[in-house]
Amino acid sequence: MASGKGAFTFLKNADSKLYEILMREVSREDYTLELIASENFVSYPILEMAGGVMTNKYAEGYPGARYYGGCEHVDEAENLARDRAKQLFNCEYVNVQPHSGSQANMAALMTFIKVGDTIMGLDLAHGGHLTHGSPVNFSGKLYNVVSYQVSRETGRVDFTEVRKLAKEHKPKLVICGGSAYPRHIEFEQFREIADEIGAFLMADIAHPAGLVATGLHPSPMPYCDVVTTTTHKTLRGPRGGMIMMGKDVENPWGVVAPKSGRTKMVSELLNSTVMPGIQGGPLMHIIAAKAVAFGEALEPKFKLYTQEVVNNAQAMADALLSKDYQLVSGGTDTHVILIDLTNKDVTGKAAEKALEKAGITVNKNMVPFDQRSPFITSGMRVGTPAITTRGMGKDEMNRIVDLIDDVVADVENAATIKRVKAEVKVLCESFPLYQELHN
Ligand code: DSN
Repeated sequence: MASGKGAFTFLKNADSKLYEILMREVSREDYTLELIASENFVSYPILEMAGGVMTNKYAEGYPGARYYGGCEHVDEAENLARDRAKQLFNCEYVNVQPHSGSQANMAALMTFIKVGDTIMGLDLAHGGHLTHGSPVNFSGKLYNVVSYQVSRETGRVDFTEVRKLAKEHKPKLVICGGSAYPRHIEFEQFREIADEIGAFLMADIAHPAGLVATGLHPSPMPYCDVVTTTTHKTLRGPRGGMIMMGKDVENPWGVVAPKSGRTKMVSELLNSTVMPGIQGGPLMHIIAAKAVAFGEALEPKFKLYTQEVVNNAQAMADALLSKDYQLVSGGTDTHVILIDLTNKDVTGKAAEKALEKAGITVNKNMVPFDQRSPFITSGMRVGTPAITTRGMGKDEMNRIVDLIDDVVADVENAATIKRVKAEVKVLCESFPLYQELHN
């Protein structure tokens, strides 16, 4: 993202301190290999919309029913975001207002269950997410949590355990999906278990959303009561959240409209949980940027991109395996690879730090049955969405694994780190970002 002559000149003149901070981030993104599985680079049109004048607009409410005047154009943008998302995910209901995935999850939980009810989600250390019941998160504080884990042998969700826990604890709602689960989410098997105990099923597809949208990952819509996602990972949109339902139905809790006595639809309850329940004014610039992203994701070339994301992850997994890295579940079906570094005699923390110095950004990550704390960890998570957006392919995946291996083999070796950093810079220069800013 080299800045051309005209780029950011107003900011430069108005606030040189922030301009310089921005330029340092521009340069970091330009010259580092972004392997954080949850990150990506949005297109320049999305950047324009996200940085545009809709940031000025208050629009509490929903299109056609706002608490503020002057919403005619943000209404158009939000309607377009909703319509495009419905088409993309083949679903009847979408709410594009959640500011983040966590807020989407909070709204879904607060709509479907009551404080104090039991939920069941994937253990954070086994690939789950904070909002799936971690004790340090609202989900662990407001609900009674039962966590399921992956199998020690396969690294995949252990459905024998899920069924056993479900029957024993009778959760009102089961959450499937996670942040570090390299395999397809098994929606159908979760549905069977949820049906056996009469529980709601919620899918969090924040990670594979782009793959779901293009048919490279099964769709949760036929199986789940509610589906949440973020919009900025494999979906390659602006940072934000979203809630969906394959089918909208009358609410099963007997909530009626005050005047007519009509039974409300679940969509109405979800909408009011988001606003006014947990959020106020929606971020209209981000909602409009989501609409741009969904438009891009509906184009045939987005499917080619997501296919390449998966191909690259598989190439990277193969290259890692050939260098004796242990991968949780033995590989990946998606964009995520979870590496257990135990046999490499290095912690996730040390590997992350050394790789960062070498210009390769990853995150340390717990592995299932980890003996180390979340601040140290025995593993690291890598992913291919961002480097694939830069246009990198199989040759680069092999090269990147060589570079990772050079650093991880000797995390204290400053000379190796320096050499790798120089090679990373050359690689990044061959796959430039944001050419729009070069002119
Ligand atoms: N922290 C995000 C991730 O990296 O997967 C999820 O919230």
